Amino acid sequence: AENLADFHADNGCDSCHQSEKGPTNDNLTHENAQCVSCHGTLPEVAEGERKGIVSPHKSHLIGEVSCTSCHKGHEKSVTYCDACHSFGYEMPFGGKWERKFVPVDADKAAQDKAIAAGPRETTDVVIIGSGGAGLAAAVSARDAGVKVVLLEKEPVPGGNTKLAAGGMNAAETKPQAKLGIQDKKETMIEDTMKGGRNINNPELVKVLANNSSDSIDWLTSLGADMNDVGRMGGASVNRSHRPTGGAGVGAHVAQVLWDAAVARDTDIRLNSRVVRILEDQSGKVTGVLVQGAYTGYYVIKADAVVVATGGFAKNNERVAKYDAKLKGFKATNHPGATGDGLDVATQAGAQTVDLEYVQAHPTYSPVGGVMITEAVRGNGAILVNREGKRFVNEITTRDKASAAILAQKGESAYLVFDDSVRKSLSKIEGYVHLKIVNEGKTVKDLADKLGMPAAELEKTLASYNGFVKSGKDEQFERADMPRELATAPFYAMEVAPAVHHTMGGVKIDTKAEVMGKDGKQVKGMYAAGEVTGGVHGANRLGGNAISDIVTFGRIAGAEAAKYAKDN
Ligand code: FAD
Ligand code: MEZ
Repeated sequence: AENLADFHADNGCDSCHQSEKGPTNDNLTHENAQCVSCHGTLPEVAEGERKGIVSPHKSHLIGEVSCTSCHKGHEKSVTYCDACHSFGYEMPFGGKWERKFVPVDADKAAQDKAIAAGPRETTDVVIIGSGGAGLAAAVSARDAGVKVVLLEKEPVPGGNTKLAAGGMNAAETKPQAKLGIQDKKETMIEDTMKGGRNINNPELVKVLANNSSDSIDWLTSLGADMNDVGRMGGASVNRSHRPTGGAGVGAHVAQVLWDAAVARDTDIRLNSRVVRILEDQSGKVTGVLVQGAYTGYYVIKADAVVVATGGFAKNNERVAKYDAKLKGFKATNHPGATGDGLDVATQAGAQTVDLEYVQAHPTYSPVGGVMITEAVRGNGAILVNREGKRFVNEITTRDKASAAILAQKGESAYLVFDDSVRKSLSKIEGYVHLKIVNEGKTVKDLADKLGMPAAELEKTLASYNGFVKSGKDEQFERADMPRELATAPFYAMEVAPAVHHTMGGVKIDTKAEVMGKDGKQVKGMYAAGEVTGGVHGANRLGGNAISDIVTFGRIAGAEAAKYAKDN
Protein backbone atom coordinates (compact mmCIF):
# COMPACT_ATOMS: atom_id res chain seq x y z
CA ALA A 1 0.00 0.00 0.00
CA GLU A 2 1.17 3.54 -0.81
CA ASN A 3 -1.07 5.41 1.63
CA LEU A 4 -3.75 4.94 4.29
CA ALA A 5 -6.60 4.76 1.77
CA ASP A 6 -4.88 1.88 -0.08
CA PHE A 7 -4.18 0.20 3.24
CA HIS A 8 -7.86 0.38 4.23
CA ALA A 9 -9.14 -0.37 0.71
CA ASP A 10 -10.53 -3.80 1.57
CA ASN A 11 -12.94 -2.19 4.04
CA GLY A 12 -14.53 -0.07 1.30
CA CYS A 13 -14.81 3.72 0.88
CA ASP A 14 -17.56 3.88 3.51
CA SER A 15 -15.16 2.73 6.22
CA CYS A 16 -13.85 6.32 6.11
CA HIS A 17 -16.33 8.39 4.09
CA GLN A 18 -20.06 8.92 4.42
CA SER A 19 -20.57 8.22 0.73
CA GLU A 20 -18.49 7.16 -2.26
CA LYS A 21 -18.26 10.83 -3.26
CA GLY A 22 -15.72 11.43 -0.47
CA PRO A 23 -15.63 14.06 2.27
CA THR A 24 -18.76 16.09 2.94
CA ASN A 25 -17.04 18.91 4.84
CA ASP A 26 -13.58 20.39 5.10
CA ASN A 27 -13.20 19.63 8.82
CA LEU A 28 -13.44 15.96 7.77
CA THR A 29 -15.76 15.49 10.73
CA HIS A 30 -17.01 12.05 9.63
CA GLU A 31 -13.58 10.78 8.54
CA ASN A 32 -11.92 11.82 11.82
CA ALA A 33 -14.69 10.16 13.80
CA GLN A 34 -13.94 6.91 11.94
CA CYS A 35 -10.22 7.13 12.87
CA VAL A 36 -11.19 7.63 16.52
CA SER A 37 -13.74 4.83 16.49
CA CYS A 38 -11.03 2.30 15.53
CA HIS A 39 -7.84 3.76 17.04
CA GLY A 40 -9.13 5.77 20.04
CA THR A 41 -8.94 9.44 20.94
CA LEU A 42 -5.66 11.39 20.89
CA PRO A 43 -5.13 11.02 24.68
CA GLU A 44 -5.91 7.30 24.42
CA VAL A 45 -3.37 6.87 21.62
CA ALA A 46 -0.82 8.89 23.63
CA GLU A 47 -1.42 6.66 26.64
CA GLY A 48 -0.31 3.58 24.67
CA GLU A 49 2.90 5.19 23.45
CA ARG A 50 6.43 4.28 24.44
CA LYS A 51 7.46 6.38 27.45
CA GLY A 52 10.43 8.76 27.23
CA ILE A 53 9.74 9.98 23.69
CA VAL A 54 8.37 13.42 22.72
CA SER A 55 4.81 12.22 22.18
CA PRO A 56 3.41 13.14 18.77
CA HIS A 57 -0.08 12.92 20.23
CA LYS A 58 0.39 15.41 23.06
CA SER A 59 1.22 18.94 21.99
CA HIS A 60 0.82 22.68 22.45
CA LEU A 61 -1.67 22.76 19.57
CA ILE A 62 -5.11 23.98 20.60
CA GLY A 63 -8.64 22.72 20.07
CA GLU A 64 -9.33 19.10 19.29
CA VAL A 65 -6.55 18.22 16.91
CA SER A 66 -7.91 16.02 14.12
CA CYS A 67 -6.15 12.79 13.18
CA THR A 68 -6.22 13.91 9.53
CA SER A 69 -4.01 16.92 10.36
CA CYS A 70 -1.13 14.48 9.97
CA HIS A 71 -2.57 11.16 8.75
CA LYS A 72 -3.69 11.65 5.17
CA GLY A 73 -5.95 9.30 3.22
CA HIS A 74 -5.03 9.43 -0.43
CA GLU A 75 -1.60 11.03 -0.20
CA LYS A 76 1.51 10.60 1.93
CA SER A 77 1.02 11.39 5.61
CA VAL A 78 3.06 14.28 7.03
CA THR A 79 3.83 15.24 10.60
CA TYR A 80 2.48 18.76 11.23
CA CYS A 81 5.10 19.18 13.99
CA ASP A 82 7.80 19.06 11.28
CA ALA A 83 6.79 22.57 10.21
CA CYS A 84 8.90 23.74 13.19
CA HIS A 85 10.54 20.75 14.90
CA SER A 86 12.39 17.70 13.67
CA PHE A 87 11.53 14.85 16.02
CA GLY A 88 12.10 12.19 13.36
CA TYR A 89 8.74 10.47 13.94
CA GLU A 90 8.17 7.43 11.81
CA MET A 91 4.69 7.76 10.35
CA PRO A 92 2.84 4.96 8.64
CA PHE A 93 2.96 5.89 4.93
CA GLY A 94 4.88 9.03 5.92
CA GLY A 95 6.23 11.61 3.51
CA LYS A 96 8.41 14.68 3.91
CA TRP A 97 7.04 18.00 5.23
CA GLU A 98 6.98 20.41 2.30
CA ARG A 99 5.06 23.61 1.70
CA LYS A 100 5.04 25.68 -1.45
CA PHE A 101 3.24 29.01 -1.39
CA VAL A 102 0.35 28.96 -3.86
CA PRO A 103 -0.90 32.45 -4.76
CA VAL A 104 -4.55 33.11 -3.92
CA ASP A 105 -5.42 33.77 -7.57
CA ALA A 106 -3.69 30.63 -8.88
CA ASP A 107 -6.79 28.93 -10.26
CA LYS A 108 -8.74 31.86 -11.67
CA ALA A 109 -10.95 29.94 -14.10
CA ALA A 110 -12.28 27.58 -11.40
CA GLN A 111 -12.71 30.53 -9.03
CA ASP A 112 -14.71 32.56 -11.57
CA LYS A 113 -16.92 29.53 -12.20
CA ALA A 114 -17.71 29.18 -8.48
CA ILE A 115 -18.51 32.90 -8.24
CA ALA A 116 -20.80 32.66 -11.28
CA ALA A 117 -22.64 29.77 -9.60
CA GLY A 118 -23.69 32.16 -6.81
CA PRO A 119 -23.56 31.80 -3.02
CA ARG A 120 -23.79 28.34 -1.48
CA GLU A 121 -24.85 29.87 1.82
CA THR A 122 -25.46 33.13 3.69
CA THR A 123 -24.25 34.47 7.02
CA ASP A 124 -23.92 37.84 8.78
CA VAL A 125 -20.17 37.99 9.41
CA VAL A 126 -17.30 35.97 7.95
CA ILE A 127 -14.06 35.93 9.92
CA ILE A 128 -10.89 34.87 8.14
CA GLY A 129 -8.29 33.27 10.41
CA SER A 130 -8.50 31.29 13.66
CA GLY A 131 -5.66 33.01 15.55
CA GLY A 132 -6.30 35.19 18.56
CA ALA A 133 -7.62 38.12 16.52
CA GLY A 134 -10.09 35.94 14.61
CA LEU A 135 -11.25 34.03 17.70
CA ALA A 136 -11.65 37.22 19.77
CA ALA A 137 -13.65 38.74 16.89
CA ALA A 138 -15.81 35.60 16.71
CA VAL A 139 -16.58 35.68 20.44
CA SER A 140 -17.50 39.36 20.43
CA ALA A 141 -19.56 39.09 17.21
CA ARG A 142 -21.47 36.09 18.60
CA ASP A 143 -22.05 38.01 21.85
CA ALA A 144 -23.50 40.81 19.73
CA GLY A 145 -26.04 38.28 18.41
CA VAL A 146 -24.99 37.75 14.77
CA LYS A 147 -24.31 34.59 12.76
CA VAL A 148 -20.61 33.95 12.20
CA VAL A 149 -18.62 31.64 9.95
CA LEU A 150 -14.92 31.46 10.85
CA LEU A 151 -12.64 30.12 8.11
CA GLU A 152 -9.12 28.77 8.69
CA LYS A 153 -6.89 27.47 5.91
CA GLU A 154 -4.71 25.23 8.14
CA PRO A 155 -5.80 21.82 9.46
CA VAL A 156 -5.13 23.07 13.02
CA PRO A 157 -6.42 26.31 14.53
CA GLY A 158 -4.58 29.03 16.44
CA GLY A 159 -2.06 30.47 13.95
CA ASN A 160 0.94 32.18 15.53
CA THR A 161 -1.16 32.93 18.59
CA LYS A 162 -0.87 29.39 19.91
CA LEU A 163 2.95 29.78 19.86
CA ALA A 164 3.12 33.05 21.77
CA ALA A 165 5.27 32.65 24.81
CA GLY A 166 6.39 35.60 26.91
CA GLY A 167 3.21 37.48 27.64
CA MET A 168 0.53 40.04 26.89
CA ASN A 169 1.23 43.70 27.69
CA ALA A 170 -1.36 45.64 29.62
CA ALA A 171 -1.23 48.62 31.96
CA GLU A 172 -3.13 49.44 35.17
CA THR A 173 -4.36 45.85 35.55
CA LYS A 174 -5.61 43.95 38.59
CA PRO A 175 -2.72 41.42 38.48
CA GLN A 176 -0.23 44.34 38.43
CA ALA A 177 -2.00 45.96 41.39
CA LYS A 178 -1.86 42.68 43.34
CA LEU A 179 1.91 42.51 42.75
CA GLY A 180 2.38 46.17 43.69
CA ILE A 181 3.48 47.18 40.18
CA GLN A 182 2.91 50.86 39.44
CA ASP A 183 2.10 51.41 35.79
CA LYS A 184 0.21 53.92 33.67
CA LYS A 185 -1.53 53.55 30.32
CA GLU A 186 0.30 56.72 29.32
CA THR A 187 3.64 54.97 30.00
CA MET A 188 2.58 52.01 27.84
CA ILE A 189 1.77 54.50 25.05
CA GLU A 190 5.17 56.19 25.43
CA ASP A 191 7.08 52.87 25.49
CA THR A 192 5.18 51.60 22.44
CA MET A 193 5.79 54.78 20.44
CA LYS A 194 9.48 54.88 21.39
CA GLY A 195 9.94 51.16 20.56
CA GLY A 196 8.20 51.73 17.21
CA ARG A 197 10.56 54.63 16.44
CA ASN A 198 7.61 57.02 16.68
CA ILE A 199 6.15 56.10 13.31
CA ASN A 200 3.22 54.18 14.87
CA ASN A 201 -0.28 55.59 14.36
CA PRO A 202 -0.72 57.30 17.77
CA GLU A 203 -4.51 56.90 17.70
CA LEU A 204 -4.18 53.12 17.34
CA VAL A 205 -1.56 53.03 20.10
CA LYS A 206 -3.97 54.85 22.42
CA VAL A 207 -6.67 52.26 21.68
CA LEU A 208 -4.14 49.50 22.39
CA ALA A 209 -3.00 50.84 25.75
CA ASN A 210 -6.29 52.32 26.97
CA ASN A 211 -8.17 49.05 26.38
CA SER A 212 -5.40 46.73 27.54
CA SER A 213 -6.55 46.24 31.14
CA ASP A 214 -10.15 45.71 29.93
CA SER A 215 -8.85 43.03 27.60
CA ILE A 216 -7.14 41.29 30.54
CA ASP A 217 -10.45 41.44 32.48
CA TRP A 218 -12.33 40.12 29.44
CA LEU A 219 -9.96 37.16 29.03
CA THR A 220 -10.17 36.51 32.78
CA SER A 221 -13.97 36.51 32.56
CA LEU A 222 -13.67 33.82 29.87
CA GLY A 223 -11.52 31.69 32.20
CA ALA A 224 -7.96 32.83 31.47
CA ASP A 225 -5.21 33.02 34.11
CA MET A 226 -3.13 36.15 33.43
CA ASN A 227 -1.70 36.52 36.91
CA ASP A 228 2.06 36.26 36.37
CA VAL A 229 3.55 39.59 35.28
CA GLY A 230 7.06 39.92 33.84
CA ARG A 231 9.22 42.32 31.83
CA MET A 232 9.75 42.43 28.06
CA GLY A 233 12.33 44.41 26.08
CA GLY A 234 11.62 48.13 25.74
CA ALA A 235 9.11 48.23 28.63
CA SER A 236 9.69 50.60 31.54
CA VAL A 237 7.88 48.37 34.02
CA ASN A 238 6.67 44.78 34.39
CA ARG A 239 3.45 44.62 32.31
CA SER A 240 3.65 41.34 30.38
CA HIS A 241 0.87 39.08 31.64
CA ARG A 242 0.92 35.28 31.43
CA PRO A 243 -0.37 32.28 33.37
CA THR A 244 0.76 31.70 36.95
CA GLY A 245 4.19 30.06 37.05
CA GLY A 246 5.23 31.49 33.67
CA ALA A 247 3.66 29.10 31.16
CA GLY A 248 3.39 30.23 27.52
CA VAL A 249 0.69 32.86 27.08
CA GLY A 250 -0.38 31.99 23.54
CA ALA A 251 -1.48 28.39 23.85
CA HIS A 252 -3.47 29.41 26.94
CA VAL A 253 -5.15 32.49 25.45
CA ALA A 254 -5.87 30.71 22.16
CA GLN A 255 -7.41 27.73 23.99
CA VAL A 256 -9.58 30.00 26.16
CA LEU A 257 -10.79 31.92 23.09
CA TRP A 258 -11.34 28.70 21.12
CA ASP A 259 -13.43 27.24 23.96
CA ALA A 260 -15.43 30.50 24.17
CA ALA A 261 -16.06 30.51 20.41
CA VAL A 262 -17.10 26.85 20.45
CA ALA A 263 -19.37 27.43 23.48
CA ARG A 264 -21.10 30.17 21.45
CA ASP A 265 -21.78 27.74 18.58
CA THR A 266 -19.51 29.49 16.14
CA ASP A 267 -19.39 27.73 12.76
CA ILE A 268 -15.62 27.05 12.50
CA ARG A 269 -14.22 25.49 9.35
CA LEU A 270 -10.64 24.28 9.02
CA ASN A 271 -8.84 23.49 5.73
CA SER A 272 -10.81 26.44 4.33
CA ARG A 273 -8.77 29.10 2.59
CA VAL A 274 -10.34 32.41 1.62
CA VAL A 275 -9.00 33.38 -1.78
CA ARG A 276 -11.16 36.41 -2.57
CA ILE A 277 -13.28 38.99 -0.80
CA LEU A 278 -16.25 39.76 -3.02
CA GLU A 279 -17.76 43.21 -3.49
CA ASP A 280 -20.61 44.81 -5.39
CA GLN A 281 -20.07 47.49 -8.00
CA SER A 282 -20.00 50.24 -5.38
CA GLY A 283 -17.13 48.48 -3.61
CA LYS A 284 -19.25 47.25 -0.69
CA VAL A 285 -18.29 43.80 0.64
CA THR A 286 -20.75 41.02 -0.26
CA GLY A 287 -18.96 37.90 0.93
CA VAL A 288 -15.99 35.61 0.28
CA LEU A 289 -14.81 32.93 -2.09
CA VAL A 290 -13.55 29.91 -0.13
CA GLN A 291 -11.26 27.14 -1.31
CA GLY A 292 -12.26 24.11 0.73
CA ALA A 293 -9.35 21.65 0.67
CA TYR A 294 -11.80 18.77 0.12
CA THR A 295 -15.05 20.39 -1.08
CA GLY A 296 -13.57 22.84 -3.62
CA TYR A 297 -14.46 26.47 -4.30
CA TYR A 298 -17.70 27.99 -2.98
CA VAL A 299 -19.12 31.39 -2.14
CA ILE A 300 -20.45 32.54 1.24
CA LYS A 301 -22.61 35.66 1.08
CA ALA A 302 -22.00 37.94 4.10
CA ASP A 303 -22.63 41.52 5.14
CA ALA A 304 -19.23 42.00 6.74
CA VAL A 305 -15.84 40.33 6.63
CA VAL A 306 -13.13 40.47 9.31
CA VAL A 307 -9.61 39.83 7.98
CA ALA A 308 -7.58 38.25 10.80
CA THR A 309 -5.07 36.31 8.77
CA GLY A 310 -1.84 37.17 10.61
CA GLY A 311 1.53 38.13 9.19
CA PHE A 312 3.92 36.78 6.55
CA ALA A 313 7.17 36.04 8.41
CA LYS A 314 7.17 32.41 7.20
CA ASN A 315 7.21 33.55 3.57
CA ASN A 316 10.91 34.34 3.15
CA GLU A 317 10.54 35.40 -0.46
CA ARG A 318 8.08 38.08 0.58
CA VAL A 319 10.10 39.06 3.65
CA ALA A 320 13.26 39.49 1.55
CA LYS A 321 11.34 41.70 -0.88
CA TYR A 322 10.83 44.18 1.96
CA ASP A 323 14.09 43.61 3.83
CA ALA A 324 16.86 42.03 1.75
CA LYS A 325 19.04 41.55 4.87
CA LEU A 326 16.64 38.84 6.04
CA LYS A 327 16.92 36.69 2.91
CA GLY A 328 17.44 33.03 3.82
CA PHE A 329 16.72 33.59 7.53
CA LYS A 330 14.78 31.01 9.48
CA ALA A 331 11.42 32.11 10.96
CA THR A 332 9.81 31.57 14.36
CA ASN A 333 6.30 31.40 12.82
CA HIS A 334 3.67 28.73 12.09
CA PRO A 335 3.53 27.48 8.49
CA GLY A 336 0.41 29.48 7.59
CA ALA A 337 2.06 32.88 8.13
CA THR A 338 2.51 33.49 4.43
CA GLY A 339 0.55 36.67 3.76
CA ASP A 340 -2.46 35.33 1.83
CA GLY A 341 -4.81 37.55 3.80
CA LEU A 342 -2.87 40.62 2.82
CA ASP A 343 -3.22 39.63 -0.84
CA VAL A 344 -6.94 38.95 -0.47
CA ALA A 345 -7.51 42.30 1.27
CA THR A 346 -5.39 44.38 -1.11
CA GLN A 347 -7.01 42.76 -4.14
CA ALA A 348 -10.32 43.95 -2.69
CA GLY A 349 -9.00 47.53 -2.43
CA ALA A 350 -7.37 47.72 1.02
CA GLN A 351 -4.57 50.21 1.57
CA THR A 352 -1.37 49.01 3.25
CA VAL A 353 1.07 50.72 5.59
CA ASP A 354 4.62 50.06 6.92
CA LEU A 355 5.16 46.79 5.01
CA GLU A 356 8.90 47.41 4.89
CA TYR A 357 9.25 46.84 8.64
CA VAL A 358 9.97 43.21 9.45
CA GLN A 359 11.26 42.18 12.86
CA ALA A 360 13.80 39.52 13.75
CA HIS A 361 13.51 37.90 17.18
CA PRO A 362 16.97 37.77 18.75
CA THR A 363 16.71 34.37 20.40
CA TYR A 364 15.70 31.51 18.12
CA SER A 365 17.24 28.10 18.75
CA PRO A 366 18.85 26.89 15.52
CA VAL A 367 19.10 23.42 17.11
CA GLY A 368 15.47 23.12 18.20
CA GLY A 369 13.77 25.16 15.47
CA VAL A 370 11.85 27.13 18.12
CA MET A 371 11.91 30.64 19.48
CA ILE A 372 13.26 31.04 23.01
CA THR A 373 11.02 33.47 24.80
CA GLU A 374 12.25 36.91 25.75
CA ALA A 375 10.84 36.10 29.19
CA VAL A 376 13.98 34.02 29.87
CA ARG A 377 16.01 37.25 29.59
CA GLY A 378 13.24 39.20 31.31
CA ASN A 379 13.53 36.82 34.28
CA GLY A 380 17.29 37.24 34.48
CA ALA A 381 19.25 35.41 31.74
CA ILE A 382 22.21 37.11 30.09
CA LEU A 383 23.63 36.84 26.57
CA VAL A 384 27.28 35.91 26.12
CA ASN A 385 29.40 35.40 23.02
CA ARG A 386 31.80 32.54 22.27
CA GLU A 387 34.48 34.29 24.33
CA GLY A 388 32.18 34.11 27.36
CA LYS A 389 31.58 37.88 27.42
CA ARG A 390 28.39 39.93 27.57
CA PHE A 391 27.97 42.25 24.59
CA VAL A 392 24.57 43.98 24.88
CA ASN A 393 21.83 45.10 27.27
CA GLU A 394 19.80 41.88 27.09
CA ILE A 395 16.46 43.59 27.47
CA THR A 396 16.93 46.28 24.88
CA THR A 397 14.52 46.31 21.91
CA ARG A 398 14.66 43.39 19.47
CA ASP A 399 16.18 45.27 16.56
CA LYS A 400 19.19 46.25 18.70
CA ALA A 401 19.59 42.84 20.40
CA SER A 402 19.40 41.02 17.02
CA ALA A 403 21.97 43.31 15.42
CA ALA A 404 24.31 42.81 18.38
CA ILE A 405 24.09 38.99 18.15
CA LEU A 406 24.73 39.03 14.41
CA ALA A 407 27.88 41.08 15.06
CA GLN A 408 29.38 38.27 17.23
CA LYS A 409 31.64 35.50 15.96
CA GLY A 410 29.49 32.73 14.45
CA GLU A 411 26.52 35.14 14.22
CA SER A 412 24.99 33.49 17.27
CA ALA A 413 25.33 33.72 21.05
CA TYR A 414 24.49 31.83 24.24
CA LEU A 415 21.65 32.59 26.58
CA VAL A 416 23.06 31.80 30.03
CA PHE A 417 21.02 31.41 33.23
CA ASP A 418 20.92 29.56 36.53
CA ASP A 419 18.47 27.32 38.32
CA SER A 420 16.63 30.24 39.94
CA VAL A 421 15.69 31.58 36.49
CA ARG A 422 14.59 28.07 35.44
CA LYS A 423 12.38 27.80 38.52
CA SER A 424 10.81 31.21 37.83
CA LEU A 425 9.46 30.32 34.40
CA SER A 426 7.77 27.02 33.62
CA LYS A 427 8.08 27.67 29.87
CA ILE A 428 11.78 26.72 30.26
CA GLU A 429 10.74 23.13 31.00
CA GLY A 430 9.54 22.94 27.38
CA TYR A 431 13.07 23.73 26.14
CA VAL A 432 14.55 21.15 28.51
CA HIS A 433 12.00 18.66 27.16
CA LEU A 434 13.17 19.47 23.62
CA LYS A 435 16.77 18.74 24.74
CA ILE A 436 18.11 22.11 23.59
CA VAL A 437 19.41 23.24 26.98
CA ASN A 438 23.07 22.60 27.95
CA GLU A 439 23.56 22.02 31.67
CA GLY A 440 26.65 22.37 33.85
CA LYS A 441 27.05 21.52 37.55
CA THR A 442 29.25 24.61 37.87
CA VAL A 443 29.95 27.62 35.65
CA LYS A 444 33.23 25.96 34.64
CA ASP A 445 31.49 22.71 33.79
CA LEU A 446 29.01 24.62 31.57
CA ALA A 447 31.79 26.59 29.85
CA ASP A 448 33.74 23.37 29.16
CA LYS A 449 30.67 21.81 27.58
CA LEU A 450 30.23 24.86 25.34
CA GLY A 451 33.93 25.05 24.44
CA MET A 452 34.10 28.52 25.99
CA PRO A 453 36.98 29.94 28.13
CA ALA A 454 35.77 29.01 31.65
CA ALA A 455 37.67 31.78 33.44
CA GLU A 456 36.05 34.38 31.19
CA LEU A 457 32.51 33.06 31.77
CA GLU A 458 33.13 32.93 35.54
CA LYS A 459 34.37 36.53 35.43
CA THR A 460 31.32 37.62 33.40
CA LEU A 461 28.87 36.04 35.87
CA ALA A 462 30.72 37.44 38.87
CA SER A 463 30.67 40.97 37.49
CA TYR A 464 26.99 40.69 36.42
CA ASN A 465 26.06 39.45 39.90
CA GLY A 466 27.93 42.48 41.29
CA PHE A 467 25.74 44.75 39.13
CA VAL A 468 22.62 42.99 40.43
CA LYS A 469 23.75 43.65 44.01
CA SER A 470 24.58 47.31 43.37
CA GLY A 471 21.46 47.82 41.20
CA LYS A 472 23.57 49.36 38.40
CA ASP A 473 24.75 47.67 35.21
CA GLU A 474 28.09 49.46 34.68
CA GLN A 475 28.62 47.71 31.35
CA PHE A 476 25.40 47.98 29.29
CA GLU A 477 22.95 49.93 31.49
CA ARG A 478 20.44 47.09 31.70
CA ALA A 479 17.66 48.60 33.76
CA ASP A 480 16.06 45.47 35.20
CA MET A 481 18.23 42.73 36.73
CA PRO A 482 15.74 40.64 38.70
CA ARG A 483 18.12 38.09 40.24
CA GLU A 484 21.73 37.01 40.64
CA LEU A 485 22.85 34.07 38.53
CA ALA A 486 24.39 32.08 41.35
CA THR A 487 22.31 28.95 41.91
CA ALA A 488 23.64 25.72 40.38
CA PRO A 489 23.06 24.06 37.99
CA PHE A 490 23.83 26.56 35.24
CA TYR A 491 22.32 26.44 31.77
CA ALA A 492 22.94 27.74 28.25
CA MET A 493 21.13 27.65 24.91
CA GLU A 494 22.61 28.70 21.60
CA VAL A 495 20.50 31.44 20.01
CA ALA A 496 20.46 33.45 16.77
CA PRO A 497 17.98 35.92 15.26
CA ALA A 498 15.09 34.65 13.09
CA VAL A 499 12.29 36.45 11.28
CA HIS A 500 9.50 36.90 13.79
CA HIS A 501 6.94 39.64 13.17
CA THR A 502 5.72 41.70 10.25
CA MET A 503 4.79 45.14 11.55
CA GLY A 504 3.09 46.42 8.41
CA GLY A 505 -0.19 45.41 6.85
CA VAL A 506 -3.68 46.58 6.07
CA LYS A 507 -4.43 50.14 7.17
CA ILE A 508 -7.23 50.39 9.74
CA ASP A 509 -8.89 53.09 11.79
CA THR A 510 -9.70 52.98 15.51
CA LYS A 511 -12.86 50.94 14.81
CA ALA A 512 -10.83 48.31 12.93
CA GLU A 513 -12.44 49.40 9.66
CA VAL A 514 -10.17 48.86 6.67
CA MET A 515 -9.09 51.95 4.76
CA GLY A 516 -9.21 51.75 0.99
CA LYS A 517 -6.62 52.91 -1.51
CA ASP A 518 -8.85 55.96 -2.10
CA GLY A 519 -8.51 56.94 1.58
CA LYS A 520 -12.13 55.99 2.41
CA GLN A 521 -13.29 52.97 4.40
CA VAL A 522 -13.94 49.78 2.42
CA LYS A 523 -17.58 49.26 3.41
CA GLY A 524 -18.02 46.01 5.32
CA MET A 525 -14.31 45.13 5.61
CA TYR A 526 -12.68 45.00 9.04
CA ALA A 527 -9.23 43.78 10.06
CA ALA A 528 -7.36 42.99 13.26
CA GLY A 529 -4.05 41.57 14.42
CA GLU A 530 -0.78 40.97 12.65
CA VAL A 531 -2.35 41.44 9.20
CA THR A 532 -2.76 45.13 10.03
CA GLY A 533 -0.15 47.87 10.18
CA GLY A 534 0.21 51.06 12.20
CA VAL A 535 -0.06 49.81 15.78
CA HIS A 536 3.60 48.85 16.19
CA GLY A 537 5.38 51.30 13.91
CA ALA A 538 8.85 50.23 12.81
CA ASN A 539 9.49 47.77 15.65
CA ARG A 540 7.00 45.91 17.85
CA LEU A 541 7.63 45.62 21.57
CA GLY A 542 7.54 42.10 23.02
CA GLY A 543 4.10 41.41 24.51
CA ASN A 544 2.25 44.02 22.46
CA ALA A 545 0.97 41.62 19.78
CA ILE A 546 -1.24 39.57 22.07
CA SER A 547 -2.58 42.80 23.48
CA ASP A 548 -3.20 44.02 19.91
CA ILE A 549 -5.06 40.91 18.75
CA VAL A 550 -7.32 40.67 21.78
CA THR A 551 -8.23 44.38 21.82
CA PHE A 552 -8.57 44.95 18.08
CA GLY A 553 -10.07 41.47 17.55
CA ARG A 554 -12.83 42.34 20.02
CA ILE A 555 -13.38 45.72 18.39
CA ALA A 556 -13.45 44.23 14.87
CA GLY A 557 -15.98 41.57 15.87
CA ALA A 558 -18.28 44.04 17.61
CA GLU A 559 -18.07 46.64 14.82
CA ALA A 560 -18.60 44.04 12.07
CA ALA A 561 -21.65 42.72 13.94
CA LYS A 562 -23.05 46.24 14.29
CA TYR A 563 -22.48 46.93 10.59
CA ALA A 564 -24.11 43.61 9.61
CA LYS A 565 -27.18 44.44 11.70
CA ASP A 566 -27.46 47.89 10.14
CA ASN A 567 -27.04 46.72 6.53
P1 FAD B 1 -2.41 34.35 13.78
O1 FAD B 1 -2.51 33.90 15.18
O2 FAD B 1 -1.18 34.02 13.03
O3 FAD B 1 -3.69 33.75 13.03
C1 FAD B 1 -3.94 33.99 11.68
C2 FAD B 1 -4.63 32.77 11.10
O4 FAD B 1 -5.15 33.08 9.81
C3 FAD B 1 -3.69 31.60 10.91
O5 FAD B 1 -4.19 30.46 11.55
C4 FAD B 1 -3.62 31.42 9.39
O6 FAD B 1 -3.43 30.09 8.99
C5 FAD B 1 -4.97 31.95 8.97
N1 FAD B 1 -5.02 32.38 7.57
C6 FAD B 1 -4.09 33.10 6.88
N2 FAD B 1 -4.52 33.32 5.63
C7 FAD B 1 -5.73 32.74 5.51
C8 FAD B 1 -6.66 32.62 4.44
N3 FAD B 1 -6.42 33.16 3.25
N4 FAD B 1 -7.81 31.94 4.66
C9 FAD B 1 -8.06 31.37 5.87
N5 FAD B 1 -7.20 31.45 6.91
C10 FAD B 1 -6.05 32.12 6.74
N6 FAD B 1 3.32 38.28 20.82
C11 FAD B 1 3.15 38.75 22.08
O7 FAD B 1 2.55 39.80 22.28
N7 FAD B 1 3.63 38.04 23.13
C12 FAD B 1 4.30 36.87 22.98
O8 FAD B 1 4.68 36.26 23.95
C13 FAD B 1 4.53 36.40 21.67
N8 FAD B 1 5.24 35.28 21.46
C14 FAD B 1 5.37 34.80 20.19
C15 FAD B 1 6.05 33.60 19.98
C16 FAD B 1 6.15 33.08 18.70
C17 FAD B 1 6.91 31.79 18.49
C18 FAD B 1 5.56 33.75 17.61
C19 FAD B 1 5.65 33.19 16.22
C20 FAD B 1 4.90 34.95 17.81
C21 FAD B 1 4.81 35.48 19.10
N9 FAD B 1 4.14 36.67 19.33
C22 FAD B 1 3.98 37.13 20.60
C23 FAD B 1 3.46 37.35 18.23
C24 FAD B 1 1.98 36.96 18.24
O9 FAD B 1 1.85 35.61 18.59
C25 FAD B 1 1.32 37.18 16.88
O10 FAD B 1 1.64 38.43 16.35
C26 FAD B 1 -0.19 37.11 17.04
O11 FAD B 1 -0.54 35.92 17.72
C27 FAD B 1 -0.89 37.15 15.71
O12 FAD B 1 -2.25 36.87 15.92
P2 FAD B 1 -3.25 36.94 14.70
O13 FAD B 1 -4.56 36.45 15.18
O14 FAD B 1 -3.18 38.27 14.06
O15 FAD B 1 -2.64 35.92 13.64
O1 MEZ C 1 5.93 39.59 21.77
C1 MEZ C 1 6.65 38.65 21.48
O2 MEZ C 1 6.86 38.32 20.31
C2 MEZ C 1 7.29 37.88 22.56
C3 MEZ C 1 7.12 38.37 23.92
C4 MEZ C 1 7.99 36.81 22.27
C5 MEZ C 1 8.75 36.12 23.30
O3 MEZ C 1 9.96 36.27 23.29
O4 MEZ C 1 8.17 35.45 24.16
